Amino acid sequence: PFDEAYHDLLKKIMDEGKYKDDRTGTGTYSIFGHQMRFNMDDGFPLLTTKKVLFKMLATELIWFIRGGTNIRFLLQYNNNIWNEWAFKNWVESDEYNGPDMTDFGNRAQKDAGFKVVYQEEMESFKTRVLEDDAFAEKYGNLGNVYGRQWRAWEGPDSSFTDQLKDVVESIRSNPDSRRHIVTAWNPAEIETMALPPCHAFFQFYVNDGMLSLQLYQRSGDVFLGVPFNIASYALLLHLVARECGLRPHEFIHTLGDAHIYSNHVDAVETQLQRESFGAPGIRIHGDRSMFELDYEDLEVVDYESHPYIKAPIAV
Ligand code: DHF
Ligand code: TMP
Repeated sequence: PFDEAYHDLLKKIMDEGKYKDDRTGTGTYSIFGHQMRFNMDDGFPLLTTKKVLFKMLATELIWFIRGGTNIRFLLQYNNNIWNEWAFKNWVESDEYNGPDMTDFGNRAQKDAGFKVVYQEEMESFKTRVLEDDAFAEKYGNLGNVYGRQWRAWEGPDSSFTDQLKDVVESIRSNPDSRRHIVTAWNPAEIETMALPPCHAFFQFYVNDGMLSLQLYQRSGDVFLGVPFNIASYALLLHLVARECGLRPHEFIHTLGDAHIYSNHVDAVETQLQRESFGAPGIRIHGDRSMFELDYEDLEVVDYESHPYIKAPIAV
């Protein structure tokens, strides 16, 4: 079953991963360089050994496809996955004069009193991003992250490259090309981004009417982020294949630093004891182009999973 490739990665890191400190101060066990292959004929790769919230990764992907970089779009779907990184810019700004939020991610895990104050600040931040246009413009924005690079990569002469439209066009008109590439890794703009791209670079390949996609992910939080990344790129493969009249074939996931955070080890052990269910399927309704697609056009069918496993995210 398709969960196996993911479980093999978890096991490999648990067995062979070396400990190191990391930017967030949490500490990780990691390996460097790993590849997983997911064949779309085996079903849609949404993990079944814990519940993965399809709505969250689907609305995030639609946000990328529309060129979005502002968390307001996500909040409108009650999607909170990027809040901490926008919040960080806000509490570190000169305009913020609420309670001290230094190192809020780690402190909220250790100090219950602080956690209450933090959650109140986060709630009022979310409300302001949703309701105050000027505030959202400034503090809901994550900088020139994925959406911006995919749809409007800025060249030196202020020209803009729509990499996603271009790659769809090149797949259609020149399927044999070896240049079907989209890159979010824009070195000149890394410093403007709330987080440098983790899923940094991807390439398509066409053969015999079938489309494959390979992603290079420089850094993978294997328990929390990677299940999202797998399903998200599998969905992107389905969307681009549909757009180009091809059959979706393989999603190949290549990881650089593949790590398990030290505070995810118990959660991973729980998950590794579970047996997988059969894979779900994905339906894309209507005939709207991927560039105009809404979340409501997407549906996962026959998704049976073990319960959700909660784990803290390293900020
Ligand atoms: N930082 C770190 N340390 N790991 C990440 O995976 C990560 N991912 C980011 C931004 N920064 C990151 C963007 N993607 C969740 C999943 C993906 C994601 C951000 C967050 C997450 O928290 N998932 C939880 C809860 C989802 C929910 O309840 O909304 C999960 O259990 O899947
Ligand atoms: P880093 O920039 O120091 O590598 O930290 C980014 C962390 O976020 C790292 O643990 C990887 C994780 N991550 C994912 O696994 N998938 C994602 O899609 C994103 C945005 C981040």
